[in-house]
Amino acid sequence: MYRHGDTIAAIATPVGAGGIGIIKISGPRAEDVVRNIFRPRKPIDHFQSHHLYYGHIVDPANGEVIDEVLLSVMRRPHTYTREDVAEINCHSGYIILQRILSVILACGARLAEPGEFTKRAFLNGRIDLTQAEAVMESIAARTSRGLRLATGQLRGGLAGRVNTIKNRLLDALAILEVAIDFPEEDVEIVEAEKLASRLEGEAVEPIQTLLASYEQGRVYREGVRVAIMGRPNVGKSSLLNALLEEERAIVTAIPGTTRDIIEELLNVQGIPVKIIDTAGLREARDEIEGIGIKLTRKRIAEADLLLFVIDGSADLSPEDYEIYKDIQGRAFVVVVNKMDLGIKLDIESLRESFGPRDLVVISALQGTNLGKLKEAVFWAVVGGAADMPDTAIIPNARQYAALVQALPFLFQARENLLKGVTPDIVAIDIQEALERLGEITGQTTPEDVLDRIFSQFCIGK
Ligand SMILES: Nc1nc2c(ncn2[C@@H]2O[C@H](COP(=O)(O)OP(=O)(O)OP(=O)(O)O)[C@@H](O)[C@H]2O)c(=O)[nH]1
Ligand SMILES: [Mg+2]
Repeated sequence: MYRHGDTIAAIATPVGAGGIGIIKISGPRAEDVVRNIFRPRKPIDHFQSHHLYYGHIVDPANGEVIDEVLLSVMRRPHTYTREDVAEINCHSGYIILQRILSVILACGARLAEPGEFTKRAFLNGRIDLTQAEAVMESIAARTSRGLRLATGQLRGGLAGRVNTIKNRLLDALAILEVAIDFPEEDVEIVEAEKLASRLEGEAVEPIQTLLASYEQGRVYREGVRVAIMGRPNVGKSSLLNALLEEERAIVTAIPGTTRDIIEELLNVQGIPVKIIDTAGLREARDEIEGIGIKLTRKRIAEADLLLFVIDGSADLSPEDYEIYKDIQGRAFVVVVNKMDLGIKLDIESLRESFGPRDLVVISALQGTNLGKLKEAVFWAVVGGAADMPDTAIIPNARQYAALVQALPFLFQARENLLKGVTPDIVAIDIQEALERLGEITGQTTPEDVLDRIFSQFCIGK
């Protein structure tokens, strides 16, 4: 994808009417391109780097003015890509942005591919791969906690941790090199044991710590899917509306109201929660309800957590027992609704029969105890990670996979050291582990993996 030396351009702001739109150009011809299309108020001999200039963009083909703009030229290396960069701040209309972009392309720039600006920043050594990924994650963050975790990465948290492990492994390699070069002196058995325990403490354990934080932090990055489910008419849609604080789903006293599944995003103490209202589970009365129930079963299967809603003002029905049987082995919170009508169920014995699971008594109609319910959801999805600090270093899925792959080589190296296997064999395993760790920061990442990472970016970033 990267053709060294060419100049790329893209619209950097979202499409649509807005106050300001920005077009970015990066590469050796950035300044040439804008000189061709920018008509300043006063003639300019030399653009000062990182200064704003007022003027108009004109179509060089016919001299027609396209828009009134502010232009900046930023010379390398103090730019996002470490190349020469020009940015045009224009009015944000779809046609304006497209026309300016097309005159830029006519002047010899090429349309940037998704993530290409950030990819250049990476290839030119301004950021490592974990920071490039953090750029994308901070753009995609859906809660401020998710954003804080991403910006921690942007400052190089994970890269620093991984580089420390790599340096320790390089130290170990250096010791092994000596043994390989001077075989007659042999690595003493004590030396080998010491090295093995250093591998354990300086590489295996820190990697395992990172792996554990991935499991904990995953919910903040990726969010969770929480399905509201139960028999008809217990108040599932009312609960969705109460949580969203808007009349999103249709609520009626007629059982079987919900047929279409509704999904909305909710922020539960920093966790992006996709909350899903489903159709009441029972023997379907007609074809439409049957389709709704089929979809519902699929959503329930995909959900990370279930809110099993029951009507606390009535006796449990055979349908409730049926559903309860079905969700055994799943993560769920029992939601006893309609407490405003008076609770008829024996909550204490319910707590016993449902086991130690969370059970929350609410009124969706009056909005009672929704905070308690959110708390229960939070604890059910984060478990032990609730007190995880914002500064925690959490690998993403790709980084996690590389860490997992590095471990067996380290186990093997440690075992071989203890068995007295020759140092050259041990060194091979350590090099393999180093290779996997290098993929995290981008030193040894295969080209196709890089392409996959950057292609997930939007164009213009
Ligand atoms: N008193 C009282 N009524 C409620 C409460 N929650 C829901 N209801 C009523 O119960 C009826 C059914 O509510 P819905 O939210 O449509 O129930 P549902 O579980 O989505 O029903 P289906 O979509 O048919 O499966 C409506 O008349 C609601 O007003 C509550 O907390 N208290
Ligand atoms: Mg409903």
